[in-house]
Amino acid sequence: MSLWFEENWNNTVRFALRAERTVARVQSPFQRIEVFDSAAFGRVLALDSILMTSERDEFFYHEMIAHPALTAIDAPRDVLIIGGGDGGTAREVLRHPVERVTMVEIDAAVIEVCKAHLPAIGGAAWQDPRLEVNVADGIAFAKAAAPDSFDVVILDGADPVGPSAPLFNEAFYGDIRRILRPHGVFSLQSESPMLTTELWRSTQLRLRRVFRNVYPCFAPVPLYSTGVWSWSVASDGVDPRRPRAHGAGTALAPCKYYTPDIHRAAFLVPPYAQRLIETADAA
Ligand code: SPD
Repeated sequence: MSLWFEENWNNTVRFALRAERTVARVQSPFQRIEVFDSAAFGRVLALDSILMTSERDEFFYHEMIAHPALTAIDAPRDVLIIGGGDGGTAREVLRHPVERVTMVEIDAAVIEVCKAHLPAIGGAAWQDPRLEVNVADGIAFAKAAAPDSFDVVILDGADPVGPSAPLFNEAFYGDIRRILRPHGVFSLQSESPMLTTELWRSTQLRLRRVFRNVYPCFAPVPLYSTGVWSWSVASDGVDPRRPRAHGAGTALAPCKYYTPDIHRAAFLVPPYAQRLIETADAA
């Protein structure tokens, strides 16, 4: 590994981290998995040269993909996580008194590498008897799953390149809607309205063709170097912008970013992003 790990966002933007030491480099059947130590972010995971998460800032992403959705409905029981092989999303979901969390991760090597070299991200989730881990294709899993199976579906994927590309597809969102219970919610990482503007806009548009309610929310993820990152919560009935009472409970007290106040603030859509959606409506 060179001294600097460089992530290319596009032909005009690069983000570089000083890499102190390569910890693991594995070529799986799906992607190149790299773990390295950085002075700025601690231990870092990258897939196909795209930064995924780091010990130092992972809490922003994993808390925001989980808690706005989990606190949007009363008593979520069955949760499906598609992707999420580093375990961080499962860790946050399992803070809630859910009965069953099904993780469907396509790449067994991501799970193995993260358990070995980034164990704190999944933490106790890996031993929690409520977590069932399936190494399988999330798209095929969603297609085959019975209707009305889950209260919450979380899509914790990468950017839409390589194995993650079909996860931004409208047909796939349709399958998610079918396997959700009528009160259910779908939470996904939905990229940056600033640096991946067209992708952010088209993702909102696709979600809105499938779900009645789609609400983006925003927070920083310093590792993604775009100023702001987004997640979206989609449903056919629920308005997730106000957390239910259990969201203020002690189970979420150890969170480092999420609070009920942050939840409410995160769903405020800044005018520049709102205009992107309105333009999409007019198109
Ligand atoms: N630009 C990178 C987006 C990656 C989103 N997924 C991160 C996975 C963390 N569990």
